[in-house]
This record gives sequence, C-alpha cells and structure tokens, in this order.
Amino acid sequence: MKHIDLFAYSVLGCCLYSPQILKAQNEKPNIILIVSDDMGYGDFGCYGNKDHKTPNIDWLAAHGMRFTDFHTNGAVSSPTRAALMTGRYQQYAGIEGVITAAHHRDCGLDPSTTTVAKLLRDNQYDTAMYGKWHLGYDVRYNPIHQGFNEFVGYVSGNVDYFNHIDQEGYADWWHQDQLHPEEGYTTYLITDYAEKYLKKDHEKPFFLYLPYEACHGPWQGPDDVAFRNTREAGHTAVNNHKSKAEEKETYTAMVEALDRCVGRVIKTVKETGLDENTIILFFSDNGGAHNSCNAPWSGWKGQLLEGGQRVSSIVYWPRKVKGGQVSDEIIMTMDVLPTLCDLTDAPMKGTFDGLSFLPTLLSGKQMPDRTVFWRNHGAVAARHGKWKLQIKRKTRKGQLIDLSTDIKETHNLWDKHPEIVTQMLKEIDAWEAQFSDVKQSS
Ligand SMILES: [Ca+2]
Repeated sequence: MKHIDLFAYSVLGCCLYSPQILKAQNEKPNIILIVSDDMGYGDFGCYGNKDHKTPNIDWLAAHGMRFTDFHTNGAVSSPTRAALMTGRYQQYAGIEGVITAAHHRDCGLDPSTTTVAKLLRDNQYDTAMYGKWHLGYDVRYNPIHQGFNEFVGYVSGNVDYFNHIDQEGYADWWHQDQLHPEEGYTTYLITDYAEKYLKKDHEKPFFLYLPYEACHGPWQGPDDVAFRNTREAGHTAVNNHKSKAEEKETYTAMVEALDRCVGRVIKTVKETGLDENTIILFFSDNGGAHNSCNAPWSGWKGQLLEGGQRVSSIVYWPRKVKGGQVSDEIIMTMDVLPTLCDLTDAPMKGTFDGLSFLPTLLSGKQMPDRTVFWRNHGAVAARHGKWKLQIKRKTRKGQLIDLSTDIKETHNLWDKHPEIVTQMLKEIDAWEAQFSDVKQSS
C-alpha cells in the first residue's frame, strides 16, 4: 500500500511540479483589450439583440463573464479613454469632454501621465495598440509616448472607414508617430494587424490594445466606398450619402463586421496556442448613438442616463474565469488599470481612483462599497448601490432614481428621500472639490 502511495505521489508530483508545468502556471497572462466605439448595451445577441447576428461576441460571453452593470467613465469617447489609460477620473487629466478635430488639435493626454501601458511595460510586457487613440492629435501625445511600443491607427474621434480622413479633412492613419496612408476598411485593417501581432513569436507576455472604430459614424459598411476628402473640412460623424433606413442597415453590417473580426482574434488566439493564458476584455467606450440599441436603458451617447454610459462588457479568461457567468457588480472603465495590474502583479506606482475587479472575476466577490461619479459639461451624476442622483451643474437640482425598480429613470424620488439626496449631494461636492483646480481642456 505504501509502495502504491509513493508511486502515485511520484507520478502526481511529476505532473504537478515539473518545471514546464510550473512555468506555465506562473506565466503572466497575455492581455487583449478590445474596445468598441459608440456601441449600445443592447447591440449584441448576448445582451438581447434580435437584429444583429453576433455569434462570436456571444461565444465570448458564453465562455467568459458578462457584466450587466459596467459603466464607461464618460458618455463620449475621449473622457472614457483618458480614464481607461490612467485608472483615474478623467477630470484629473483635464479631459472631461471630447477632443474635437475642429477645436482641440492642441489638447491631449499629458505624456508624463502614468498609463496602464506604461505600468505593464515596466512590468516586462510588450505593448501594442492598433486602432483609435482620441487622446490628442499632436505627435507629442502619440501612443508611443504613452507606453505603447507599437501604434498603428488614427488619433482623431473618427475617420472615413476607407481613406482614413478625419472630420476636418486631415489624413489620419499613423504608423508610430508618422503619417502612413494605408488602404483598408478600418475594422478589417485593425484585425489584420492584430492577427499579425498574435502570430509573432512572443518572448514576453503582451498587452494588445484594440480600440476599433466600429461602430462610430460615419456609417460605412465593409462594402461601401470612401467619401471624405482632404479638400474639405467640417465633415460630420454621419454619412450624408445615406438615408435613415440605409444608415440603419449599414449599422447592422458594421456590427456584424466587428463581430466577425472579434471571431478572427479568438480564432488566432486559439490557433497560436495562446488561448489558455490570454485574457480578453471587451467593452464599448460609451453608449450608442441613434442607430444603436441601448435597450433596456434610456438615453444615448453624450447623456448621463444609463443608455449613455452603461455598456456591454465581457471578460474571457479560460484559465481563471469560469464560462457562462453573469456579474451584476458596478464596475467603471477606470477599474481596468488596477485590475490589469492586479492580475499581472504589476506595481501600481501612482494615485488611482479605480479598483481592481479581479476578485469578482476569480470568485464572483462583490466590489467594495463605494459611490461612483460622472460629470460632463452640463450634468453630474452619482451612483451608490441602487441609488442614482443626477443634477444639472448650474442649478444643482435634478432627480433621484431607484435603479432597482426604475430602469427607464422616469420616477423622480428627490422629494421622497431628502436624506439620500443630501448625502449624495455632499459626496458630489467632495468629489468635485478634488479636481477643482484642474483646467478642463476639452
Ligand atoms: Ca465613442
């Protein structure tokens, strides 16, 4: 009996403690961060959509953890991206609004700021980014000065999907900090670069950031043609060549093209044997615009109603996260930096507002009790548990909503619960006071 036990122990010990297995167990995970643009909470099948066919994103949700209470820090692009990069409320970086092509060509994320890419690179990660930056036009704000070893993509809020001209008529497709015109539908082009990157030999773990243009306007599907040109400024984010009905059809084609590209990324990760130790995070940078589906929430991109900032979000990590789980924890974009540092053991040098949601991913643990905030030019909102207070900045009046019973945010309980209003107003005041001396450049 003793002999059998010893034999079993030696076989088991060999399997559990061989240098190869130990190395695999201790390897830092690769990270793929996919951010879609302007996509509504209800744009995907796994979030109830019946019109868009999104089998790949649905697969990711079925094999990962899907979040129902995940929020973007901003209701528009630049602020959320600032919070994503810095792990802080975007107001600390002075990026409360959109960095527009027309008026903010000299604004951007200060390159001396600590970013998630810098922290991971300092922790021996290779870092690459293909897609939309939107944190500064000037080359001094370029991603290669913000922690990314490699950058291919565009720096404005949106480009023509084919010729990559921005809203003001500037060519906007870069390799590192050099303009580098290149053919290709942005959704596909970004994926081509992602595939190439994934197929490389990787000596280090990697952080691959894929901020897609899809499905921001202009409404151009993969079978459309370019229509912006460099001789004209003032292009809007819409495609004036399309009727409303055509726009809607095009939007569906754009969503489905993105889904196919997410499928290509998943397939490449599997084919290259990276699947087991790669974490894929997917979410949008803000709620959807008028062609999107933000159901069941009210409101649109740009608003602090749930539809403007509650988004679909999925985390897939076969080694550590059991598939098919749904989490109702309140999570913000600024929580991504501390989470990625947590799961890679990267030292967090600096000050951060976000909190790691790694314990939620690993064991479904609740997030610490906290109040979270949003502010845009006209409004401020705070959320604590089921309560959401939203006020106008000028009047400091607004509405108190119980989100557990009022998902459309139509029943104002301000007068019914004055003590909660008072408490949350106090918290908003304290929060705003912290960055009152930071000039908001956008
Ligand atoms: Ca956006």
